[in-house]
Order: sequence, then C-alpha cells, then structure tokens
Amino acid sequence: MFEHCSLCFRVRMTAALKRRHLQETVVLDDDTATMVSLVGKRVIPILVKDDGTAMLESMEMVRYVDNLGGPVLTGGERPEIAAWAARIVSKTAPLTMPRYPLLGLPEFATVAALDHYNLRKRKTFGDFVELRADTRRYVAELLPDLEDLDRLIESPLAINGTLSLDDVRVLPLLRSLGVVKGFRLPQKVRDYFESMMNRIGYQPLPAV
Ligand SMILES: N[C@@H](CCC(=O)N[C@@H](CS)C(=O)NCC(=O)O)C(=O)O
Repeated sequence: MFEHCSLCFRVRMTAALKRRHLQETVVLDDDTATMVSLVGKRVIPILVKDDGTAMLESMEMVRYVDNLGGPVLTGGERPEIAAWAARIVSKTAPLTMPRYPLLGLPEFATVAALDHYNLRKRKTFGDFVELRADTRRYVAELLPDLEDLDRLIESPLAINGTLSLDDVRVLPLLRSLGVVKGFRLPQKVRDYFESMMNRIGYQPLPAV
C-alpha cells in the first residue's frame, strides 16, 4: 500500500471496522519491482491473503475482508452515493496529488521515491506549484459537491444509516481531501468524517 492511497484506505477501513488485523506494508513509490513480483504489474493496493494468493481490485478486497467472519457492511447502497464518489475523484486530484509529496509519508522516504512520484504525477496532473497556487479555485469548485454530500448523509456513523459499501466509497475520499489545510467541510460531512475516523482508530493525514 501507499499511505496516501484512497483505494488502499478502503481495505484498511474495512478491516478496522471489523476489528480484524491487517498487516500493512508500505512500498516506496519507485519500488515497482515488489508490485510486479506479487501480481505481474505496477498497481496498488495489493492484498496478499493468508494462503499467499494476491488480490488486485480494492472493492473485491473490501468484500473479501468483510466476509471473513460476520460482515459489517450490511446496509443497502444508494446509487447517488456511488455517483457522487465517481464524480468527485477527478475534482479532488488537483488538490490532493500536489500535496501528498509534502507530507513526509513513508512511500516517499527516499529522494528517489519522491522524485519518481513527482515526475510521473506531474506528467498527468500538471505543475504542482501551479496546482497549489490555484487552491482557492479548486476548493470553490468542490464546495457545491460537498454541500450535495451534506444533504445525502443520514448518520454520522454510516452514510446510509447502516454501514455499507457506500461508506467505503466516501470516507477514503474525505480522508484524502483532509490534506488541504483550512478546508472547511460542511457540518454533517465533518461530523461524519470525524466520527468514522474515531470509530476505525485512524488519524487523518497531515494537512498542508
Ligand atoms: N481497480 C483498482 C485500481 C487501482 C489503481 O488505479 N491504483 C493506482 C493508485 S490509486 C495505481 O496503482 N497507480 C500506480 C501508480 O501510482 O503509479 C482498484 O480499485 O484496486
């Protein structure tokens, strides 16, 4: 996993909700060899099961972990939540991608790993300094979406009232947005984020 990876956090939060031990191993951003040795390509997250076989898809990992023992993600899903999560990802990237390398995260522990991330992601997302300089604009563009989410949240302990895959779709995205210093979430979104993070026992990412 990478600490900054929201897809990884889907699996981590599911294990935490179930109070199941998940051995978390962070790879350096430039350690493609470890990923290739496990699953034949560069991809994160990878879940290695107790029998040694590896899984590749985060939502499959979530379902697999949830079905060990009694499931906890038992609530119904709402298509508007999945739609919200799908449309928000590309709008959060200009805020989150240029901040991750500033946070002292373990996947960037060597200068080679940090440069590997910076070079590759700049090609995809653009110049990081420019992106950060446009923070106000990107935040303003996101606020209506967060107001939409505020109206969709049914409980601070489960987005649909009972824990479901929709929580796994949304909470990791809010955790990622938490890297933007001073970003004020609407009240119900903030309550949801704080109570869910408390429940699973993870600290938010640092904010810059
Ligand atoms: N369908 C996969 C998608 C995995 C995926 O897109 N992972 C990205 C990170 S978010 C990745 O491996 N990127 C490689 C990289 O950052 O170089 C899943 O949900 O697990």
